[in-house]
Amino acid sequence: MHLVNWRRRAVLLLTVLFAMFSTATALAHEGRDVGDYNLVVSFISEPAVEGMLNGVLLSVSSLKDEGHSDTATDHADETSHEIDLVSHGGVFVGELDAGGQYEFTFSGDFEGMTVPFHAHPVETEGSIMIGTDNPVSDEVVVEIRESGFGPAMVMIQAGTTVRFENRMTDPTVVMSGLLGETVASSGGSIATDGVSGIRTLEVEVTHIASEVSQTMDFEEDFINPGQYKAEFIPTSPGPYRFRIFGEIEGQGIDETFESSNTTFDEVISASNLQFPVQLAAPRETENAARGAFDAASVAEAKATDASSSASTATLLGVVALLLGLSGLILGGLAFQRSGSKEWTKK
Ligand SMILES: [Cu+2]
Repeated sequence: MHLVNWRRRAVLLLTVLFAMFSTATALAHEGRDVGDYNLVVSFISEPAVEGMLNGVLLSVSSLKDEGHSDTATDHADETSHEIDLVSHGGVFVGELDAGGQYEFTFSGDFEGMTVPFHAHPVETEGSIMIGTDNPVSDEVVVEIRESGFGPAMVMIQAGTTVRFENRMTDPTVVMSGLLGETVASSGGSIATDGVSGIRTLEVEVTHIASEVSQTMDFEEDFINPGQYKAEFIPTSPGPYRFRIFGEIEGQGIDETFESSNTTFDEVISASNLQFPVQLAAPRETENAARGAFDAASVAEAKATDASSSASTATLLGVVALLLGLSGLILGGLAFQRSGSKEWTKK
């Protein structure tokens, strides 16, 4: 079969690109305990692409005790609340060059816990169980290979150091937490009860590079109680900052989350995903048009000031103004075109 039609090739290329893309950008969600609540903040859809409808997704869950009254259990629960086993990098994050190593020692606080861990971009998972019945040793080695962790399940006593060794020719990041994007609680130590009906929280969204911010309201997603959305279209790529403030059931909240390797992704330029033609971003055309218009205004102002060669200057000013206007119209048309492209894509 020599005939490979272009559509199949295009689809294949896109599939490969998407596969590469989803491995490179981990769906990382930052979880943080604030008083009696756990807040997980991310973009609504990741990867977040410039110019596409997205927004802030906030999941609020309660960490309040349910029914346990004896003190021993209370104490155990208290410590486990402080340790975030589920989020990416909640306990540890190690960056390893090719052949590099990273060590983490599990203190007595981890007694009786199972700590899930995973590595990027190999996307492999393992778990470390800490218990008094496990074999005694000072140090346990976990090798990271393309095929996975060796061993993927580690059983240690508190006080043991786990040494991760990168046996690959590429750098890797190993961290605690579950690989998947959804938080699946294992064991009773982590509460995942969504807190519904909060109307007293707002989010201040900041595009970090330009320091432009805006405060937005949250709306609860009634299909998933405890999940709140503040929709917006990110129009500039790069890292963002979400400051969640207000109160939950009377408790004051003021927490800031930023794009990073261990939290949520940055907004990526739409041209990364455009196919087959990469369009100029609307912001570029708009800025170009604005520049031309400003230049025209300056020329006109100069012309008004000049008294000697007033007529020529005014003429120049008018010409510049006309050029600026045509730039603005062209920019507008380009903006409309890229806009309608996006709509037809939907
Ligand atoms: Cu991760």
